[in-house]
Amino acid sequence: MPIERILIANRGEIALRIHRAAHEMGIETVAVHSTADADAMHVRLADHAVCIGPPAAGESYLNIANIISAAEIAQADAIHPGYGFLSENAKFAEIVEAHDIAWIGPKPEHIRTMGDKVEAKRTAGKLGLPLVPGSDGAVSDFDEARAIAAEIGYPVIIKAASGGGGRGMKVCEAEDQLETLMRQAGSEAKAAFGDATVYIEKYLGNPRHIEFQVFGDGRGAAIHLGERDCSLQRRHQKVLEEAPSPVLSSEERDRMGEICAQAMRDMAYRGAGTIEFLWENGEFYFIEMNTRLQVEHPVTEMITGIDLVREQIRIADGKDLSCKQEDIRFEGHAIECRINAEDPFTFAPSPGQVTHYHAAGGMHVRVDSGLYAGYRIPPYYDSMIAKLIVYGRTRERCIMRLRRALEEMVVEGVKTSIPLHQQLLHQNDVLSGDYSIKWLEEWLAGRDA
Ligand code: MV4
Repeated sequence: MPIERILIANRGEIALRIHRAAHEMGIETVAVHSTADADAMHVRLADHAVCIGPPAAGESYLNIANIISAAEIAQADAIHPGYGFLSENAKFAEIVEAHDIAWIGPKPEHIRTMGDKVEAKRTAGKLGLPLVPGSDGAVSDFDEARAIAAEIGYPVIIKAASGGGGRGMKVCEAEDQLETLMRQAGSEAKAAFGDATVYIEKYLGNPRHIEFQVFGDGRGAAIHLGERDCSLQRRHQKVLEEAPSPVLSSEERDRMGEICAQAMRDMAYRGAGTIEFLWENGEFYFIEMNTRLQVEHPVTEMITGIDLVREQIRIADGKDLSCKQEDIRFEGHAIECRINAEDPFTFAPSPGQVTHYHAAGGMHVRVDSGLYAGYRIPPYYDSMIAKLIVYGRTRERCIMRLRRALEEMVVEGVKTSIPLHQQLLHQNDVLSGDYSIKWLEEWLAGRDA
């Protein structure tokens, strides 16, 4: 039976994004929501809605039993997890499939493998992806750690196997700190993730974060949709993303993209995935793979014309990929600004009622948001309230259009990061594309001084 009714196990703009793709395919949607989200736009738009618990995410959007019950009650035949929450929970994916509900995501075994950063790196290496030099797997023995660090050279970085997203990392400049930092990294990882396993890598001083979008049909066909440059980050939160990366030639994109797609063919990967690399001096180094749709997926949609959520649903429905690699063209440039309800100087969250709202519009301007005038932004969840995504035939024209669109956006009643984006889009290094993962925090430190 084809998919007829999707339960969207998420909230906010991504729940709307999934609803829109489903409705364009003639598929009904079921929203789930906490008591704090009863008035949210994702609930209003969906065909059906089920309350799954109190405001705390642990009791609602992360409550597996309640979400499965909601799917049964509403007779959903598929679940899309969005990003965050349960999207990379292999156990949840297994439970969904055990209930004969289609899981709109990768195979549970692949979610599990990539969730363990040591396993992910080992798998990536076997599949031919270039790795950061470092330990071959977990390191527990200090003599072994010293030998590896001496071989690759200092500085090195100690990472938690269960970490990811930057949590549980320690940079070590010299051998006399190695044992102390390893113990610290291990005990912090144990406290945060219940797993003290750590591994060691060469520390790259000034890289860019470049990630490739991939898609597989689960039967050995796979494609890549180019890269996104997500180097502008603050405390591991992306602020602005763009596609293509300002530093890649089309030859480098084709070459690296093909390596990624071939890796996905070899593992018979299913659904959407993102392969993250650090890029320094023209070289790529695999760091992690995300087995979900990402926040920044619209910039890829803008330059390829491919609806990634539609593609995810098609694949979960057992269909083939809608296009072959040779049919995919990368045209023009797209940039996404993440708009958060937060103070643009202190970054303190700013929940509360939105008194006035006006979304930017016009040619090549997309706003993904659940905002409306009168909406109360609850204090319990992520502060991202809108994504402004703009396309241009060239990067320069994209930036000019983005500045114009930011001028048009009105969000009153709460503080937002719109002024931060307006400032950023006048910085020479941003205009020239000359930035690394350190640029934003250094610029913010200088701006405050
Ligand atoms: C690194 C690194 C430098 N060298 N690994 C941070 C998040 C996690 N995904 C990996 N991270 C890093 N790994 C080596 N060998 C620097 C970072 C890093 C970073 C990476 C991507 C985007 C922003 C970042 C900010 C600080 C550190």
